[in-house]
Parts: sequence; C-alpha cells; structure tokens
Amino acid sequence: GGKMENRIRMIGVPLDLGQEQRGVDLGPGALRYAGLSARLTGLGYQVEDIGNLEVPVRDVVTAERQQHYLPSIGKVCETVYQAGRTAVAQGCIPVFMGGDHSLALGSIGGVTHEQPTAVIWVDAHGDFNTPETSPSGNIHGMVLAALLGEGHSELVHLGRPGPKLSGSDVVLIGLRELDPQEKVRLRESSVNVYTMRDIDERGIGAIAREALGKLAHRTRLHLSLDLDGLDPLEVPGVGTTSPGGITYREAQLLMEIIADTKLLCSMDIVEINPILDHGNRTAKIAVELAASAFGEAIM
Ligand code: HAR
Ligand code: MN
Ligand code: MN
Ligand code: MN
Repeated sequence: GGKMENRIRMIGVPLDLGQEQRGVDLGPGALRYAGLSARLTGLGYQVEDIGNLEVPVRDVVTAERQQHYLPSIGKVCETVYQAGRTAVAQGCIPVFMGGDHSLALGSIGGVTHEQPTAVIWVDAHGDFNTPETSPSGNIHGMVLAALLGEGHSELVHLGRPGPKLSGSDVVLIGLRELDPQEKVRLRESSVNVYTMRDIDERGIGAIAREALGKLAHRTRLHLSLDLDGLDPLEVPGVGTTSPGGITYREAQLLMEIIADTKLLCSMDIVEINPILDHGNRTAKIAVELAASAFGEAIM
C-alpha cells in the first residue's frame, strides 16, 4: 500500500560514469556532511545508512570510455536495483544518494519490482534521449527513456526484462533544456511534462497539485530529484547548469505538497557536484528539500 513507512535506508551511489564532469561521485559524502541522516532522524524516522555501493573509479575503467561506460553503469545499476528492491521488501524507504542520474535506472527499477510506483522527476533536462538522439552519448541523458523501454537493451532489461514505467506514471517538472529530437520524442510520449514556462505562468503550487492528480492512479510515489532542476544561482554545485530554474522557495512548496500526500516511498538525490559547489551549499539545500518531502513543516 502507500502508507509511508517509518524506516529510511540511506544508500550511497558514488556513480559518475553517466556524464563527463569529475566530482559527482562525491555527492553521497556531501549529503552526509550536510546532515541528511540527523535531519530525517529528527522527523521521527528510524534512519539507517548502509554506506556506499561499490562503483568502479573512472580512471580504472578507461577502456569503456568510447562506450560511455555502459558496461559499468549496467553493473552498478544492477546492485542499485537489488538494494532498492530489498529495502522496499523490508518495509524501508530507500533514499539513493548520487552520483549522477544514471543510478535511477537501478533505483526506480528496484522500487517498482513488486508494486507499480509513480515517479515525480524534477530536472532541467528530459533525460529522454536514446543512443540515436543523444548529442553527447552520456547515459545520464537517457535514463527516463530506458525506464520506459527505449534505448540500450542492457539498460532497458536491467534487473527484470522490459520497461519499468509507463509514461502515464511519470511527471517531469522544471524542464528547460531539451535536445531537438529529445523534444519530439517527449511530445510523442505519454509522459506528463511541466516546463519552466508552466511554472512561471501558473505557479508551482498549482503545478504540484495537478501533477499529483495525474499520478492519483498510484498509491506509491518515487521522487527523483536532479538538483540541476533548481536555479544554479541558488544551487551552483551541479555539472550541467541551466539558467532560469526552480527557485529554492518553489522547490520547498513542491516538496511540502508531496509530503502532504504521505505517499512518498523512495527518493533519489542526484547530480550534486561538490567540486563545483560553494561551501557545500547544494547538498545543504538538498537536505532541506528532503526533510520537507519527508514531512518537516515550518509549524
Ligand atoms: N540532454 C543532454 C544529453 O543528453 C544533457 C542531459 C543530461 N544532463 C543531466 N541530466 N544532468 O538531467 O547529453
Ligand atoms: Mn537528470
Ligand atoms: Mn538534469
Ligand atoms: Mn525545512
């Protein structure tokens, strides 16, 4: 069912192979130093941090470079999948601390193993490329497409055969940077999309409520929070910045409205790059947002 569990399991995934910038592998540490565990404990959860899953260091798998590290990303995501599946089976809420967004192939695959789960995907990007449409070849730009069954077969059939989500189970929020063919693919899909224009015109509160309404056929929610969905003026520590993003206050309201549903069953916190950050501010903001998503209220 969708009742929120009282146990949270933090799972570090220092995966940086889905993109080219160095430093996103340091995300799990940044979130720990920003106090994620204590903050969630303070909300009344039993929090367990199981450490980091094993991820090959980029400098050790240079032979995979031309393949954009597809074999290693597949292997890591298999372990992420099993960790997510196990956490849900044991009645825990897994919180996946990335790492780049390619880890969501495993996390969302794993949490949907037993029961369907709707996904709120906060991002500047659609992550809806296939190998044919991607201008970069970077796997983190193909994750959502693969979860819906399109792209590298190693990724599409990861964990269990076939697609892990249908388009109508997904809401994208915060988009402002799509590649030309990715845009066409997304338009032709059944994914629910809210761009920055939608947020500007209608306000994040209306968008959040409408988005949750689109997912009302599900009783479990997964939040995939790509920090580059926020405005880089407030959240500079990400590898692919895109100006004009979701403000901190808008993100807070979105998290609070998600918390009101009490349906949040799992979460990814991805793309934090502490090397590009100022004083760990991006991870600190991510901790604030995670606390709100899990029920922290101002009063
Ligand atoms: N669309 C670009 C590509 O596919 C960049 C997208 C990925 N960037 C991210 N993920 N940070 O959301 O290469
Ligand atoms: Mn992303
Ligand atoms: Mn992004
Ligand atoms: Mn708060």
